Amino acid sequence: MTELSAGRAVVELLKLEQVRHIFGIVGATFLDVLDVLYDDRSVAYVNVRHEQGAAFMADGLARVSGRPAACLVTAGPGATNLITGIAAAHVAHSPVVAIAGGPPLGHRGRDAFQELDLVRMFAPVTKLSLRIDAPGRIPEIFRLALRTAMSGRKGPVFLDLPRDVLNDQLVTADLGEPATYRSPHAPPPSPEAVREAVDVLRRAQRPLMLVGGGVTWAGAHALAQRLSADFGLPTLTGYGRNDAVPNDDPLYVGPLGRAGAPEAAAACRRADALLVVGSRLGNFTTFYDDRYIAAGTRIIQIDIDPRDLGRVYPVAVAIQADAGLALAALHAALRVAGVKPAAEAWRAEAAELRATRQARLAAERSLASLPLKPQRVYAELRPALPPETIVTLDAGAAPAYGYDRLHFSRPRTFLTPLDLGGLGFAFPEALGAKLARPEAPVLAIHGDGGFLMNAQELETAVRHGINAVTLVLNNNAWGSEKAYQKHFYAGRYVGADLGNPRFDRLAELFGARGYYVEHPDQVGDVVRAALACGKPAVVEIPIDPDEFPVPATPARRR
Ligand SMILES: Cc1ncc(C[n+]2csc(CCOP(=O)(O)OP(=O)(O)O)c2C)c(N)n1
Ligand SMILES: [Mg+2]
Repeated sequence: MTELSAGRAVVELLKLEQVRHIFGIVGATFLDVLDVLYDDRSVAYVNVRHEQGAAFMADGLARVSGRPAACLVTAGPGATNLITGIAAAHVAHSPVVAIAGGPPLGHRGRDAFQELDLVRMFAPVTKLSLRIDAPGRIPEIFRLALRTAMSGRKGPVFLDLPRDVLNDQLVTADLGEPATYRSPHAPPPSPEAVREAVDVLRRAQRPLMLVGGGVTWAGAHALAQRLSADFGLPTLTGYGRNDAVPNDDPLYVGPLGRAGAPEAAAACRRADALLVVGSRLGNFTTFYDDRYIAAGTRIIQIDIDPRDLGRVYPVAVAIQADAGLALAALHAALRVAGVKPAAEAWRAEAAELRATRQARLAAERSLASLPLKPQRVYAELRPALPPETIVTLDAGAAPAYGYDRLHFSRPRTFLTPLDLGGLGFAFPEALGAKLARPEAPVLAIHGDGGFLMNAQELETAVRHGINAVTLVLNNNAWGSEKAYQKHFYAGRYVGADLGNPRFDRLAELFGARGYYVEHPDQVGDVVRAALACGKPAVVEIPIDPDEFPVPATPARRR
């Protein structure tokens, strides 16, 4: 046990979890924490320009590092500004610890300055939302928060830390390593469930594996690939989870779901058994109907969270376990049972679908119209991005073309808003990702609308030297929604069009680098130059304002 200031206890407890950055905007309620950082430079306070940016940055950092990431903001509006970013972490199962310095305990219940019931506001988007009522409980509650964030299916937590519980307080803290307050071991699968899964796979004519974020969080990228290789299982990825297996694998067909590959959808419709690993079969992966998953498909579902087992699609076998341990156990059991790789004809069918997809994407390289089609931009980007590049994708129509068109070969390199679909996500997420892996090239892909939601963080990027590159695909519209009005309301546009500054010039005003690209053959060179320029950079590409995909879900009954 050590006696130390409450502010130092907060810092030391976070440091035990390898936290090296705390994101937020300075506030009078938590200065005892910041004061510790004056001398202790092992943790940086990343002082942002809007708390939403802080939450997205923390989420990006946690998704790329797999470790907890922290936000520390002031009471009331400082905390409410975090909520969208914390919702992004909630949807992605990302262990973000959000801390708000609150008004003093003695003023609670008086509608005091910046007093809000933050604990209730954060409860629906976190795994745990608590107020700390006594300095002596800071260490215990922080450990509870960290254990909750990092155990089982990970996720964000929220702590309200009143200023009089923190400032000028001394606490006695046990500063034991994380293994003293949370289990370092993930839960293994039931051997019985694994035997049942072997049985289903042995009988299957056309087995298919669908992998999701659970594979990434479990670090089971290689295990998934090995199972697929050894048992001839064609593989798909869930919505926004393209980095869960290496995309150059010959058995990888493509991404399923909204804006995904039609070839992946075709493979899924043909499968008679589906091995679902770490995917909750969410809205934009499946649409909850039979357009991809045919009725009668035998589903083996592996998930660490029992809540999502058999939630929408009835399962033949439910395996509640860590994805990595389940994949390893299943591999061993299939070997012992002598199960043969999937039939040659089925693997050939999958290989053909894979080849069709690759050819379809390659053909887009000849789209020559100007302003550029977004499809052509992606065709130029693919060869320009080194395999270790981390890409963050915003919501919006032009970014959405990336779901099918970008290729990934390393884990934790693709960050998307998933089923939250929040605009303004990609740029601040990219900054968090870059802090997690400074040696990796990081590219954010935005539409014009989404980029201006958090473009103020250019100043943060310049001040902290966070050299991510942002691509702005500019159609001067809220294009994704304009597409609905085009296809379902006969082009009667209301609230759909935008005016914009030149984004390259905007970047230069902030002290970042700006590039403007109009010709397809410049895209690769400019993106390479931007990634190497040693500054945060913005690349604006005007794109065809009439290029709107038909939305997957109708806006109205027809
Ligand atoms: C925070 C938020 N507000 C509104 C929406 C609804 N929305 C989804 S996409 C979109 C348009 C995006 O425009 P832009 O970023 O320019 O990309 P584009 O679709 O034009 O390529 C809107 C308004 C949303 N998803 N998130
Ligand atoms: Mg737009």
